[in-house]
Amino acid sequence: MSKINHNPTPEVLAAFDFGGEAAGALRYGQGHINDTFAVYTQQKDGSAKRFLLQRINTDVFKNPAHLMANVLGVTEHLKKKIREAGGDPERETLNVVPTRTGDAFYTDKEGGAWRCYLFIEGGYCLQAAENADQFAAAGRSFGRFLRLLEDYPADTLYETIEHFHDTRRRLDNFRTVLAADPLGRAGDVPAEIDFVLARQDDCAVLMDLLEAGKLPLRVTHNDTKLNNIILDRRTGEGLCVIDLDTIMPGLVLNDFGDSIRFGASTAAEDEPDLDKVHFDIGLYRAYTEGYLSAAGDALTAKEKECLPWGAKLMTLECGMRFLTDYLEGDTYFKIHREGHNLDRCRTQFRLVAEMEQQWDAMHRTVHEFA
Ligand code: ADP
Ligand code: GN1
Ligand code: MG
Repeated sequence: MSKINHNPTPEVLAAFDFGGEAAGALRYGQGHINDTFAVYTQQKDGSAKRFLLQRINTDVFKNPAHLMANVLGVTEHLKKKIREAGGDPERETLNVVPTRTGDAFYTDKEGGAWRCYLFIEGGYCLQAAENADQFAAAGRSFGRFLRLLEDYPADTLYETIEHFHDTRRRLDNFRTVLAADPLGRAGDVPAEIDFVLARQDDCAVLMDLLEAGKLPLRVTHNDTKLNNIILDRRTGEGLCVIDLDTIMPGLVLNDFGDSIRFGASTAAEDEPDLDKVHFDIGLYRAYTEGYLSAAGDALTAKEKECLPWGAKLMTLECGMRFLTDYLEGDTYFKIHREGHNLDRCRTQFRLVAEMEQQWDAMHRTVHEFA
């Protein structure tokens, strides 16, 4: 749980050149990892301007310099492409606001790492899709994002979190924590433990294909949930893909899958009432159509065939990560109530179970649009 208050101090605010005076900072957004703030400033001409200030979670991202090198490299590449397409590079990708000393982030007296972005105005982030069109727009946006980074030199990217979506390793880690059971919580969750143990072989499916050379590594986002896209308030289309901390070489199936796990649900990721949680095949269909319309040509036949596996395994993996964090004492994901990670785990497992029931329909949908 985020027990410490990480509000930006005057020292932190003074480290960045906001082009005017910072009047204050308010907590912003609903991310589980970083501490995010909107900084309100008055510019020299009297106008108001917001900035997005984040304290990078260095428990999760051990090397903020590497992380910011990735972000700078990728956003420069994206800006070039956006400019060539006649778009607005200040709104269609993240723009790092450097520190007064020209660095990509500031390290405060306590060792906290802070970075600042231009605030993308005129957009909104959804915690859930309100309709299929919105979710299809998200699919197009992430599909386009993949295409824009197709020619990015993957070997220049740092691995900001090692083995991030290695589902086999996530399973091993779960087993290790379960065996240690440091807080004695395992006894409370036998059904959830059994759910994972019954699917151990599944955890290896995509990693085995990768190792056999049957699936390629690409430059992927790795955290493609709906609230990591800013949609354009004017058009409803995707405006900007954000949260670039986990850009690394990865499987395209994970990007597709993570979007589905979060967005093709009838309820929030942390809904405590499981009766409200269902895998919505209509939303899955909308995203698949949007994603394949934007990214389809880039994908191999094997990748397309495996898209349902991406959805199922990212959902299983995420549920397993929430369960592991619950067993470990809630040290990774920010929680806002007791049992929060357990609620999150249960929604993910409910979705996995329903995907299994709709497995054939999931494949048929891919074939329809592939
Ligand atoms: P986390 O890694 O904790 O999820 P994010 O980078 O996703 O952090 O930011 C959290 C939230 O802050 C996002 O979901 C979005 O609502 C908002 N946000 C992030 N960057 C910007 C930006 N440049 N402009 C406007 N809002 C942003
Ligand atoms: C975290 O940073 P955020 O809130 O967008 C997590 C993802 C999980 C997600 C679950 C770096 O995403 O991997 O899928 O929570 N990010 C990291 O909501 O671990
Ligand atoms: Mg986020």
